[in-house]
Amino acid sequence: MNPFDLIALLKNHTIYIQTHNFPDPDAIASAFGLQEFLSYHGISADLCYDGKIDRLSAKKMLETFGITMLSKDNLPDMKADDYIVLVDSQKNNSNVTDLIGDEVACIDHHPIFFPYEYQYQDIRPVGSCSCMIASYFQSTDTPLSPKCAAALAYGIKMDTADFTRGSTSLDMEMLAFLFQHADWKLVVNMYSNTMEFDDLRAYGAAIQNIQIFDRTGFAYIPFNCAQALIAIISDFILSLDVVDIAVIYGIQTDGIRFSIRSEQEQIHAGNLIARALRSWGSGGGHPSMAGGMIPSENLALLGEDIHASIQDAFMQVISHIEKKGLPH
Ligand SMILES: [Mn+2]
Repeated sequence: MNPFDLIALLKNHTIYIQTHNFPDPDAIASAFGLQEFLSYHGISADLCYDGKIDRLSAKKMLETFGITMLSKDNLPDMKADDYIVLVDSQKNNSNVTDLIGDEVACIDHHPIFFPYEYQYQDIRPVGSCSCMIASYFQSTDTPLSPKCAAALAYGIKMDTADFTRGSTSLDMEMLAFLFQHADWKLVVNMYSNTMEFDDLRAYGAAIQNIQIFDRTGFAYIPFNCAQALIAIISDFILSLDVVDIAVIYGIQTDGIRFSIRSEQEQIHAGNLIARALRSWGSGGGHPSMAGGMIPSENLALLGEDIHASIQDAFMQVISHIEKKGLPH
C-alpha cells in the first residue's frame, strides 16, 4: 500500500483514528504514530476508542508520550460523514464498536474475519501494527519525533513479546529504524512500576484455581477485571513449564471474557477458541494468541458447572485437532 493514497483520501475531511475497545500498547502507539504521520502531511486527526483504558501500562503510555485519546462518550460531535481510520482492528469485529463515522480506512495486522470494502486497506500478517506505521514514516521520508519513535518501538516490543511471538522481519527492521530516532529513555521508563496492587488478586485467584489437563492449563478470575489483565495472566500461566496452551477467562458482568495462548504449533489459538466457543459465543485471533467472549445471556447454555463445560469444549477441540492433524 502507498501511504500517499491514504493522505489523498483523508485530505479535507474530519478524521478520527479509532483503536479496538481495549487499547493496548500496540494500538495506542499505532494511533499516535499515525496521528503524527498525518499531521506532518497537513491532516489533523483525533484519537478515539470505546471501552476502557483501565490498565496501568496503557495509562502510563498516555502520560509518558503525551497522547490524548477520546473515549466514545467524549465524541458528541462525530458525524456520519466524518472519516474513521481503524488501526490494530477491523470493522465488524466484536472488539471494536461501530461508531457513527465512516470507516474509510483500515491498517491492521490481524487475520481478516469479516471482509469489508475500505477505500484504503493495509492489512499485513506482521507482529505488530506499530511496525506498519513505522514503515509509513520510512517509506515516505516523513520526519519522526523522538517521542513518537519511542512509542512505536514500545508497541512493537509489547505486541511481539520482545520478538518471541509472531514477529516478522518487518518488526525487526522497523525496530532498528525506530531505535535511531527514539528517545530510548522513554522506552526503558515504560518497563518500571508496571504492576498495580489489585493485579495481585487476579494472579492469586488464577494460581488458586488452575487446573492442568495434558499440557493445557485452565484458570479463571472470578471477579471483574480489565481484559488486558486476563491476557497478562494468560501469558503468566503459559510460562509454566507444564503448560503449552493457556485458557484463562474472567467472569465479568457482561459475560465471560477469554484469553488464549498456544505455543503448540499444531494448535492455532484463534481457531481453537472460535471452535470451542462456537455454540455459546465468539472468538478468534492469531496462531499464538486469541481472545473471545460468551455474552451473559448465553451463560445458561453452559449448564450447572460452567468450568467443566468450558474445559470439555476446549479439550474436545484440542484432541480433535491432535488426532486429525488438521491443518490450521
Ligand atoms: Mn496489535
